[in-house]
Amino acid sequence: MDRKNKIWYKNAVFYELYVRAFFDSNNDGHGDLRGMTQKLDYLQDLGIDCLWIMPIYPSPLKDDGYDIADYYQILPEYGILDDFKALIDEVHAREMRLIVDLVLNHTSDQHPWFQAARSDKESPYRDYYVWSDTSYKYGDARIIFLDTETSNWTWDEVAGQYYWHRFYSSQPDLNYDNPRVQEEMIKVMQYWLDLGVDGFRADAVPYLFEREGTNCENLPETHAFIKRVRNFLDQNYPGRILLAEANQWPEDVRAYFGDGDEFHMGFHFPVMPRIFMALRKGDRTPIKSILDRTPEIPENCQWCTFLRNHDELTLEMVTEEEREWMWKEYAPDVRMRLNLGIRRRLAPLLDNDQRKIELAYSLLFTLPGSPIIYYGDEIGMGDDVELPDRNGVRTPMQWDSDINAGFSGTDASLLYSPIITHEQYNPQQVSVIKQISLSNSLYNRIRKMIQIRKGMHIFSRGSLEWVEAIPDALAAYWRKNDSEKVLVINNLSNTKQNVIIQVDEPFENIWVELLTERSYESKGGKMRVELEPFEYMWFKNLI
Ligand code: TEU
Ligand code: CA
Repeated sequence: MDRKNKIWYKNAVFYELYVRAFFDSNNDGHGDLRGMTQKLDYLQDLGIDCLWIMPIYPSPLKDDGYDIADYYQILPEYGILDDFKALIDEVHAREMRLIVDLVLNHTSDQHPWFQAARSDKESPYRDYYVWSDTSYKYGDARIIFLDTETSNWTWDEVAGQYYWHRFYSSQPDLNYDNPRVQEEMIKVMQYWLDLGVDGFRADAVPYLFEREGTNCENLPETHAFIKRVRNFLDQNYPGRILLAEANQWPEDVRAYFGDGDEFHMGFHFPVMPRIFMALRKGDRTPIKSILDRTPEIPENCQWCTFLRNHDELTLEMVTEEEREWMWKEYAPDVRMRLNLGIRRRLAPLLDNDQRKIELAYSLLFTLPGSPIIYYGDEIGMGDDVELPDRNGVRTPMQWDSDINAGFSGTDASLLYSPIITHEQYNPQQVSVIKQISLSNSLYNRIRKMIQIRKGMHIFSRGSLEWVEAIPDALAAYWRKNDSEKVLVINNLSNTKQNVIIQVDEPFENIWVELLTERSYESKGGKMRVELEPFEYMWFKNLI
């Protein structure tokens, strides 16, 4: 693999997968590392450059592995360390990369550190965590898991004190004011980097430090620590990346790029709900306004853009009224709501209308940033709101219509989660094998978009210039760099749109629409285009 390419992430297409949900190689009902390894050809064929896998470490699984009980092992159901090494080798043999989830902010309460800390005030591990005799400190910090937690403090009978936790009470926060905690985390990173990972997705990074009188998010101390981590990476592992899960407003995420000396990448959380707003309103304004508000980032940095992920579709970075509107439009059944979000997958959110789903991907793949696909969304998988928490968007990958959707050969009662049975989304309707076989399937359209992207770096790093003097229903923009330019037009509405676009080429010009390979003429600098409802077109100038 081209280890010399230090900025590979600027144009990569990412894919988020949940090992437990992907493929069960030993028929115990849980997906595992060997199973994932057996499916790498599928991911390579889709055109994926880099995989992000959710936590694979020992855990009581009260938060699907985001509650880590040992940073140096593999959860037994997923396999052993040799399986991980084999996975890494197979990923790299395919010129692909893999980053792992690094849950810095907290551990599981089952972690030996916490067990030692709570049982002895004198333990060297006591101040690995944040303790208090009262539950009033840091009162300005919001509760994130609103549906389940009533406080960020929980009394621990054994310890005789309260401990701080920004998420479930079974996830005590680590105390980053303790230099030993910082050392421990850098040691953990070194361990996995030496095993060959290409970087980390840093979980819940805004919450690492706490300070009285602040909201305990995005504190300067956190940025100082990230700079330390980035320096460590640059000195010892050039080419490996840090991807920030900082669910914040654009200007606050901008700070996580520092001067190009903090995170290489950061998820662009705020644009995500606005893609859904724009689609529902048939109006580009929500997308354009948040991108207009998004600051420039250092040359060696990149946004990671997404439609959905393993969590709820978060509505934390919208106004109260936007949230109410989104819930009314996209989560009419209150069971679809979780915390400040919506726990549904992409296809059900978009009425299982392939035109709309493709259009969402056209926006994802042509707006600035490196896009990430959530496993199963590429084949239009459904969800199950009957399942608790976010489990309904984490069901087994549907490979075919054989038993257990080809995910596992075990008895269905032993599966970690039921397979989707919904009449529109069950494996007879939705499966990898079916999607691959149908030439106009969602999968094949996404695969085509990825192929086009890979050949043209303009989509990830070119400039973004909106076409304005056209109906709001059209999200049309130029992507330009010094060698090429592309005109993207997305019809966000369910009505046909006729538009004349100023292409500012003085002479007659031939344009090719990249997805259909149809050619179009512009005359006197103007091109007439007609778009069906939810149709999208990507034009490249042929002259
Ligand atoms: O989520 C961190 C976080 O801030 C969440 O509230 C997120 O903003 C929200 O769920 C919408 O995306 C991370 C993981 O993604 C999540 O799965 C874990 O439960 C959480 O951290 C605790 O580790
Ligand atoms: Ca913290």
